[in-house]
Amino acid sequence: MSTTSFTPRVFSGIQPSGGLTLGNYLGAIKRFVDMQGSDFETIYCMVDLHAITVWQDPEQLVHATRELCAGFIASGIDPEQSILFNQSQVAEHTQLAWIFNCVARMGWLNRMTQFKDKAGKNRENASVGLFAYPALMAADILIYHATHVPVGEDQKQHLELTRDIAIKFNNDFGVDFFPVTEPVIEGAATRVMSLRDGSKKMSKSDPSDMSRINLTDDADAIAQKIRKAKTDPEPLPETFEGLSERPEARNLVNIYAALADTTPQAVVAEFAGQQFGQFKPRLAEVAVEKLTPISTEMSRLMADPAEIDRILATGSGRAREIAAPILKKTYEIVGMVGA
Ligand code: AQP
Repeated sequence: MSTTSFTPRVFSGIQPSGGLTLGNYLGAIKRFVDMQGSDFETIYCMVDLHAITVWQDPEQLVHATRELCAGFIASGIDPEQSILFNQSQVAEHTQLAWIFNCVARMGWLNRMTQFKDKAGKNRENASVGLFAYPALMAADILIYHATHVPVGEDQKQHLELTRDIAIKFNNDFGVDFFPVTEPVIEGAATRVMSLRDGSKKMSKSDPSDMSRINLTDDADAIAQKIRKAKTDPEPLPETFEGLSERPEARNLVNIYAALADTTPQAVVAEFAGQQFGQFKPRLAEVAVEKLTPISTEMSRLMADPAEIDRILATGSGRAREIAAPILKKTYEIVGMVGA
């Protein structure tokens, strides 16, 4: 029941719940691009059904979905080489999610830390969708028999649940039908932290815009946010281990390493003994150099929403071709009568 007997296939998704952040870019999209053209078939999704587990203004959701699609393409996802689409257009995701709602156990979902974080103190008022989110995420992945899922560190627990669901389904029905998907959580930026608080993840929905770099920020905004990022008065240490008790400083070093395609150890070796007053302008330079071409290309693509919609529609058709036979077979295994 490993992944070895399945076609090597990557699936991952991002919610159109706001603008893309540097966290989404380094933790997810940049790595999606790296996996494209390797030994994998690659499928990337705008998970609009996940986004509505918390309130989304409909007009904003349309805009955010198109902008996310533009962000994928501007970052290097080729919609011909990869399948690029939005989740709501492939009904098989929600159909399989219902089956998985009946496989997953309440106790498993009760342990999900993302639900606890997002529901906060007002749990009674959270949507049922927010609670059931991980079963839909398992369906997103397994409806394609995806073998590998590149994500940031925050999604690790949901991927463990996806594996548990696949194993339980296979055991319950005595089949070897769903792969036990491998999470791919690698690199210097699997958890990019807020620029204002090194203990909090950089997030699209953080109320403070200064806590994050948006992919649509211009060069001045990027430089200003890095200049104002929280650090400490100490210079950079001789070794990366010297940053273990300095979360904000470590975060900036990790961001530099991920943007410059090097290791945090190499960054520390280069800047050892320097103050953050010297390091931050260099980080801003690297960030501007990498991110402004993406934001320029995103604006160009956003000028033609009809073309974006066409790309999404083509991607949905291609996704459905893989998903439909897997759903059909799942229904047969479960015992649903049909033609
Ligand atoms: N700060 C981060 N560092 C590294 N990776 C991150 N990801 C998100 N934030 C970071 C990765 O991006 C992918 C898509 O995430 P998502 O948008 O579907 O949901 P999320 O993790 O809940 O992201 P946000 O920005 O925090 O969204 P909101 O604010 O709407 O909840 C995932 O692979 C995630 O790991």
